[in-house]
Amino acid sequence: MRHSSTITVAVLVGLVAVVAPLWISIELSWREAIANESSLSLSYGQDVLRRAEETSHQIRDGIALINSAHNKPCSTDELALMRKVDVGSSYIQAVGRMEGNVILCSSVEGSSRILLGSPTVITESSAEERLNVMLPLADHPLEVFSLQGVAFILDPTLALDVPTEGPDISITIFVPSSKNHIIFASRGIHPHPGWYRNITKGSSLTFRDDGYIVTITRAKDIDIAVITTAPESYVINHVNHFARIFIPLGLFFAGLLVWAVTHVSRIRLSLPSVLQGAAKRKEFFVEYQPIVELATGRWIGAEALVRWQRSGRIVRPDYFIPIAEESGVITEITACVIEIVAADLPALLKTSPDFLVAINLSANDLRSAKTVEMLKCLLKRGFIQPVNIKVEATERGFLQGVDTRDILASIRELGIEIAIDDFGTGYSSLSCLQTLGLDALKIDKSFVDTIETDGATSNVVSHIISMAHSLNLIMVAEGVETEAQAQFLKKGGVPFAQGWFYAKPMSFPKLCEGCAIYGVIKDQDVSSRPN
Ligand code: G
Ligand code: G
Ligand code: MN
Repeated sequence: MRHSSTITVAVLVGLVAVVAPLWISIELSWREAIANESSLSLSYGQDVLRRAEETSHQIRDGIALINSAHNKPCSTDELALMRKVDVGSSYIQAVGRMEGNVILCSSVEGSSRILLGSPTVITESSAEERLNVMLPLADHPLEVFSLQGVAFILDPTLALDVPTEGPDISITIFVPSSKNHIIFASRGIHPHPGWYRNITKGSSLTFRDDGYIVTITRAKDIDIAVITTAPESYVINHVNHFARIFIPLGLFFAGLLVWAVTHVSRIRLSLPSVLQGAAKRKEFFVEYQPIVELATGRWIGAEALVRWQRSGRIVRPDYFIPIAEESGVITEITACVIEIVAADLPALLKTSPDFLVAINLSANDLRSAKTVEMLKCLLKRGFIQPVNIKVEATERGFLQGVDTRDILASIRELGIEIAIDDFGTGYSSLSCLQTLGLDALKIDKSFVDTIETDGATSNVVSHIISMAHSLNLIMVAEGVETEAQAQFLKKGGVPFAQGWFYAKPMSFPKLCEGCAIYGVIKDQDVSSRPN
């Protein structure tokens, strides 16, 4: 990624880091507030239903008590029982004896016959309900519920008398089974026709409509349901409450994320200059991973792998190579590697004159004539011949521009062979491979890993091998970790391999020690190799 695009990404990520936590905190505050208001509304509805259910139990118990006594209707004994039921229940205003549309007598002292109109509703259990009845001595309409000859005078407004958070909470008690939703009692606004949703007994439902939070709750055992509505402005009150918790949290996380983004982008933006400094201060060093001849187990060469020692810690190339490539600092790193190889190699060539070192080149190196110059200088160092040096470049490196072709040709003119690295992980075409004039192909570790597995790409290795044969390319398998992989590759005609099965990357002195043992002997039992 280039500098300018790194800055653009950092700015975008920074913006998201500010906006996202704040947006999330506002959204959370709003959701919590709605949930809170909904559960309050639900609790009002449940409170009303609890009262209605309690009244229903008192009525059932009252009927059983009065009728099981088998007193003469309106006798002194029956009136006494009626008073007992009346006094013992909180929601029943009076109890009377009913015949047709007439209350014959009641628990009210000195009451006489009261003629009522016909019932408003007759329920499934044959109970009659008369709503909005103006009775003598009462100052507002009441409800008369009668069953099995016993009448109960109820005040539905008592059921509505639940304490709420504000005056704008509306409550409506209605008969859910009735076609036109007969209302028993209502306080505040009347529900919209669309709010009478059909829900199962004992359940509840909350929704938002027309600026209200609407909750509908239906009783389990009796034919009653309650609609509670709260204006959405009430939600705003709760939002403020939750916002006081969530927004500071959002601000905190926004701050934290912005700090992280600036921190990371500062590191990323400054890393190229840090790498440049590291190249000057000679903080890079090289480890060598032996390249082994599969048939004999002989160490015929090694790949030079750059390492960075930064304040006492070793930084892996996977971390800094991509950034070095983006910023172009890689050419300076390559120069360091070539210089180190030039200094190391002669000592080894004294004893192993055929030993070769493979040097990795990046796309930038393949576009710079300086690379050819550096390699030329390398060949002037004592004992170093073109056969002692090999260069490796990834598919990506080869494909970036036509100008790489000239550099590649110049390198080959020096007598240095060229290998394609990480083969199969890029997107080079076969025609490309043919025209580039390559000498060797490195089979990527990811394919070697699939050997002897039943993964989808497990037979790709065989195809790569046969392709390399037909293109006359020398093969080096990378990342060989097991005996089975080594045997498979050997059988397939792959002449060389690298990998932990043979040796991990090591310092130059260790390489020299290893070469003294494994560099000369033939037909070595490879399984006895150290790591
Ligand atoms: O062995 P290791 O984990 O160190 O290598 C990680 C990656 O870094 C490999 O893909 C390897 O090709 C790359 N690499 C190692 N050394 C160099 C180098 O000197 N130059 C370039 N361009 N890449 C290197
Ligand atoms: O440049 P190249 O991609 O060839 O670098 C090889 C990389 O693979 C280096 O990082 C090296 O340390 C690593 N490597 C080499 N052999 C093995 C191996 O057998 N197993 C694993 N896991 N990594 C290996
Ligand atoms: Mn390599």
